[in-house]
Amino acid sequence: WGLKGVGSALGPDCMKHPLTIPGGTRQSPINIQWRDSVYDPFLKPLKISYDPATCLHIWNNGYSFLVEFDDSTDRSIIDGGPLENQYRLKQFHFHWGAINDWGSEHTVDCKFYPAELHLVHWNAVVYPTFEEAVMEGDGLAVIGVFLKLGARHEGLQTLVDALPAVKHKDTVIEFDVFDPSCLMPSCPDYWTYAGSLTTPPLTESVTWIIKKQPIEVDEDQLEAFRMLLFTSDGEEEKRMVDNFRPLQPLMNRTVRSSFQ
Ligand code: BO1
Ligand code: ZN
Repeated sequence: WGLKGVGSALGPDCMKHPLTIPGGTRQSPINIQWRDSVYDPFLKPLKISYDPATCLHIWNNGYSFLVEFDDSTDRSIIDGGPLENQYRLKQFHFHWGAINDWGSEHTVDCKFYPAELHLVHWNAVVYPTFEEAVMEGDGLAVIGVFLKLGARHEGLQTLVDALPAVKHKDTVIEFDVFDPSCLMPSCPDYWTYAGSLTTPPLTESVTWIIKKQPIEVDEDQLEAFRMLLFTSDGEEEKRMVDNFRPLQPLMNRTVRSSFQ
């Protein structure tokens, strides 16, 4: 992969060892090469409608912290964008690095952001449960939002304040009102492509919608993420950092953009 003259055929240099990574034909995350994305004038604006009262709790699952929602009815949903159906919000979580030079799962032109937010939704029109949707090509829709270093994010701070209570793996606290739309960038532009979950079971069930504009968070907020632990109470403490999957090969896929 380091050989001169073959770089363009094999993709950008940020794709270190794609052949060593197992998986199918539509794995995630990927590098989004801006100039290779294709503007699709038929892509609709993404419509987000979340009910803050569907928020249930925050838990440390030993890989990230998840904010989970009541998905028994259509109260927190997205539709439009590349989606043929409406999808219900199940949970959101983040991926981040030990330092600010990396941490996001997706990259744009090989640039990593310090963190990435994933809002996970499932197709409750077609599938009876989340677990069934996970197994199907059109089962899930995940919105990805990059976090960049800048001003403190007041909406995120509500979550950050709760993190010390879920420091250890398998701890849960009630968190019964939160509107995740406060974490959405104002710019409507996005990229979309067909991909997979980025942790096991890695199923190829995700329509990815990656927002072009990052949100700003400050150093203290990222540091609060890095104070969480991969480990349970009583175990030798391991900081929860670098909880992202390596980039996967694009294979035979096109990344579409909603903007020109
Ligand atoms: S991600 O958004 O691609 N990083 C992603 C990766 C894995 C899951 C969700 C999103 N996993 C699923 C599990 C289910 C669980 C569900 C909801 O998350 O497969 O068992 O119920 O939290
Ligand atoms: Zn994720």
